[in-house]
Amino acid sequence: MHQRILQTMTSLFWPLAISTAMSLGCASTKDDAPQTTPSDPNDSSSSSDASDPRVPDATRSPASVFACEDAELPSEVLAAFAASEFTRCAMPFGIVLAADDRMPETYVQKAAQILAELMDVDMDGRADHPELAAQLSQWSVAWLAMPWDPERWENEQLPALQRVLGYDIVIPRWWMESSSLPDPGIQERAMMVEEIVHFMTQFGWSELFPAQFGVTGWSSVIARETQAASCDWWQHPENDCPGSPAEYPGDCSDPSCDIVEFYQQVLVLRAGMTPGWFGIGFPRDKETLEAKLSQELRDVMDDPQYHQLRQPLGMDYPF
Ligand SMILES: [Ca+2]
Repeated sequence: MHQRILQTMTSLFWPLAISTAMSLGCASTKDDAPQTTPSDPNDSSSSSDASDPRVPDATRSPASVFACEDAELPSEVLAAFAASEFTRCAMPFGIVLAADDRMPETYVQKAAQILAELMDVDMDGRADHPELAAQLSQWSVAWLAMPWDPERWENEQLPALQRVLGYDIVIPRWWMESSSLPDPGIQERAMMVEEIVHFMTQFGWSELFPAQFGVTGWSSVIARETQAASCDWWQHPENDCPGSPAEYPGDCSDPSCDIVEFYQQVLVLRAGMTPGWFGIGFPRDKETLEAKLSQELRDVMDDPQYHQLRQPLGMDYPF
C-alpha cells in the first residue's frame, strides 16, 4: 500500500515538473534492435556453472542490455514481457530492468549503467554489497520498468506484468523531456538516478537496515532526519506546511514517499551531483546541506558497511 503511495506521488510530480520546465519539443523516435546478450543475475566472480543462473558469465558486463527473451527468468515472466512488448532487458547483479520495445536502446543502456554503478561503485564487476544485490534481485517483490505510453502501460501492460512481477518502479517515457536525443540528457539522467535510488532505498536499504534506512515508519535515522527537516528546509511540493500550502495535487505524506524523496535529494547532492528537482526550502549546494544534516545521519551515510554513494556517478559503467 505504501508503495502505491510512492507511485502516486511520482506519477503526478515528474510530469508536472516537466510540463512547467519544458520548452523543447520532444518528438519520439523508434530505435534500433536490442543486442542479444544473455543476462547476469548475481554478484560474485569465479566459477562458471552455466546451469546455475546465479553464476554470471565473466565475459558479460553487469550493464549489458539484451533481448528479454534471453533473460534467465521463469517462462511466465518471459511470456509476460513478450505479451507486453517489453523486449529490452538488463539484469545488473540480478536486478530486473525491462523496457518497452519503443524505448531507445541508448536510454535503456544508460539506466542499466546507472543501476550497475550504484551497485558497484568501484566497478570491479562485483556488487559492493552482495546482500543488497540479493535483496533487490527479488523481481517478485520489485523491479524497474521503462514504459513508453501511459495509456497502454496503465491499461494493458502493467495489469499483465503485475500478475507475475512485483512492484514496478518506473522510468517512463512520459517523465523524459526528450527521448529523441541520441543519448539521455541531463534531465533524463537525473530522473533515472532518482528512480533507481528510490528503488534501492525502498526495497533494498530499508529492508536490510530498517533502523538506519527504514521507510515504513518514522523511527529510522533517515525517517527522523526527514521529520526534523520537514517544514524547515524540506517540503515535498505535494505536502502542506504551515503557511506554505502544497504546490501540486497529490499526497506525499506517507513515510514511504516523504522519506524516500527527501533521502534521494540528500544522497545525490551530498555525493556531489544535482538532483532532478529540489524540495521546497532544500539547500542548493552540498556545503549548505552538510551544515543542516545531523551528525547521526552523516555518520550513517559515511559508514562503509552501508555503501552509500559518496562521489558523483560517472554514468559510464562499461557494457
Ligand atoms: Ca564492486
